[in-house]
Amino acid sequence: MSVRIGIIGTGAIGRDHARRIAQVLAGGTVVALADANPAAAEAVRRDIAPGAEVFARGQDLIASPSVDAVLVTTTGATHEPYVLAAIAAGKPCFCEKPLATTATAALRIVEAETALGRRLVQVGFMRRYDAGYGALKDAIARHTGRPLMVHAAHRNQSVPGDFDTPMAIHDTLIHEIDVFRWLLEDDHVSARVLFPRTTSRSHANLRDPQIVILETAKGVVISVEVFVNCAYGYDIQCEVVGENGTARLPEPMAVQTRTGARLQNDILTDWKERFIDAYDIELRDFLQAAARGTVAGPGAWDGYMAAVTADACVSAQALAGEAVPISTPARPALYD
Ligand code: NAD
Ligand code: ISE
Repeated sequence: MSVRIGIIGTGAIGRDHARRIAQVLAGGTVVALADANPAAAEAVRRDIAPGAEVFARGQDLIASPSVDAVLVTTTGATHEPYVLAAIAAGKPCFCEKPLATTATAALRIVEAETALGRRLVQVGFMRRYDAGYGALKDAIARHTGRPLMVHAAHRNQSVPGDFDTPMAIHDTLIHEIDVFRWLLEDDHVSARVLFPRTTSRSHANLRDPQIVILETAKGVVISVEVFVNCAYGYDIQCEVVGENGTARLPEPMAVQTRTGARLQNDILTDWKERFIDAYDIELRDFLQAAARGTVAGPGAWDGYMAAVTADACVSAQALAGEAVPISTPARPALYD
């Protein structure tokens, strides 16, 4: 059976997910597209999914009887109404991260899914599907002993001009927020943010870089540098320090060359290539579960928990290094 997929939001990642469903993965067909910019949807129809219907409104796409499951790949602050509509329609929904840009909005999604009593939302936390993070989790279990500290960095070569200081949390750091919960099997209990000197490549609305310090319920202290205009490439670093030793996220495969008295290798420049296999696997998981009318992988609860921590980090941005406490809400049985 091929799951009939509708995609709302056909910008950078919506287009890339359309490509992988149409050209890489088995089990799905892109039958419907919608975007606030109709030309973007039309371009994906023309280039990738010639048989798809272009809808003027995302809500009409969700309601269409020819759509079995939905991808929400619009900008973060616009996800909520589409995800709620997919839940109301009883259709599996893959929502790109962040589930929502505030915990209040993410909670409304959790409440809608809980009221329905059936899991229908997968969140695009693709790092959980990345082979490198998988190996790191395994190394924590087998080699490092109890984790004590994590040192990490999330560096983008550059970001669009409308990217601001809170987005460095709910659009960028959100990946680390989720992957640390998964990696350490632990919850965040406090957040602090420090601002080093700002890069001259930034602008008035974006303080860049930032250093976020998270503390977990088990007492692990995590320091993460978020630097979204680092200029030199797309670079994701993560080192776990445990009682018996350390474990470091592997670098992406790259050929080393020795020429002209230099030892070199290329560094990737964007997320599309860095996590290409993880995106493929997360969407394969979605298609397989959607064929059964459900979802697998990181869900609305994970999206909500990440949003709770992100809210605390955004509050901490205004507090010059002061810690903001993070409470862990009780988890509904649906997510056990
Ligand atoms: P983008 O700006 O390239 O594309 C967003 C698209 O959504 C645009 O075409 C825009 O016209 C459309 N849009 C905006 N509001 C809309 C609305 N209310 N209704 C319909 N269409 C609307 O952004 P992007 O980089 O593709 O990011 C999209 C989402 O994917 C974001 O949530 C982002 O955080 C996430 N993302 C995730 C990853 C990852 O690594 N998992 C990477 C990139 C983006
Ligand atoms: C983007 O939306 C992503 O999710 C990328 O993985 C991340 O590196 C980038 O900072 C975000 O803007």
